Amino acid sequence: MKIYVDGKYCDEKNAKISVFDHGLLYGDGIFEGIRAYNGRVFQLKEHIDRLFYSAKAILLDIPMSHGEVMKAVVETCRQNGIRDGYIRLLVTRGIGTLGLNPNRCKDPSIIIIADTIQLYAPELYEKGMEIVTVPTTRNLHSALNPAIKSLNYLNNILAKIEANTAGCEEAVMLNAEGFVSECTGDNIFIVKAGRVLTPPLSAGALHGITRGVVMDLAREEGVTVAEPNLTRYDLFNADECFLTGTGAELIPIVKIDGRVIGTGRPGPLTGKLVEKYHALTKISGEPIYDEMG
Ligand code: PXG
Repeated sequence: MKIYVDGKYCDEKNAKISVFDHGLLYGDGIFEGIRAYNGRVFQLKEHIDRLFYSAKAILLDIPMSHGEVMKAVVETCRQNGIRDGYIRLLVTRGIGTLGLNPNRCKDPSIIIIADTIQLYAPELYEKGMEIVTVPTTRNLHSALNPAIKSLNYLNNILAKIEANTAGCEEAVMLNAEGFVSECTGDNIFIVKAGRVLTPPLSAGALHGITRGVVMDLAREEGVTVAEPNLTRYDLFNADECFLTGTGAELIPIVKIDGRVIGTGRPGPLTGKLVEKYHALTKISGEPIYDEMG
């Protein structure tokens, strides 16, 4: 595997960062998780835009333009012969001194890994997954805004551990007010009385790229989409529930905190959206190889 590190392609074993990189020392940096399907990078511009928004929020100057970062992502896929895969793009604050002052870090580091990912077992996509609400609440906007896709994912990891302890693979996170926010690496949706509902970004959810795509696909089907505050009660009494994320794609949820959702099987609108999502991933995106251009 060839890894992009600051403009060079390194073998996996030589792709290293310094122990003085503040990305490691303090989680000071940002990232994106992107997918390639059928020789194209899906929603590339949207991911790179979000990367630059995260950078802006943490006062990190990415020493490349949007277009240059997009080209580097596509080239990293090409170098690795990727047609279907997962791209992890990181920008760290770079090498500094001990002490958290980011001003001591001269140059951010940009790393791009193009590999594969399988978050959940294939059978969970067929049968649906069970999730639980966990005690760890989502970060406050006023503390570490969940809109920033930062290298500090401990809030999410703590919630993931709590889900695992409860025998589940994913956690529902509430915000400090008790409203549903999102899962540790996915946005959450319900279907109620024919409408598609997902928590507003102000509830502490990441501005998920898959979330946006699925909202568009639902509207295309003539379905009303809304973003009200949701409580656990709303989840329990939903007709259908599913999660969205670049890694997870769309995964049906059939049980939450021991309550069976809907019929206990993946719902019909969820199925329709899964189908439309996969159809879209096959035909859209930034071409990696010339013959597709
Ligand atoms: N919320 C959080 C906290 C996330 O980290 C999403 C929602 C979904 O956003 P997108 O833009 O992907 O639709 C994410 C994304 C992993 C992994 O390695 C995590 C994500 C994406 C890909 C892989 O666990 N999280």
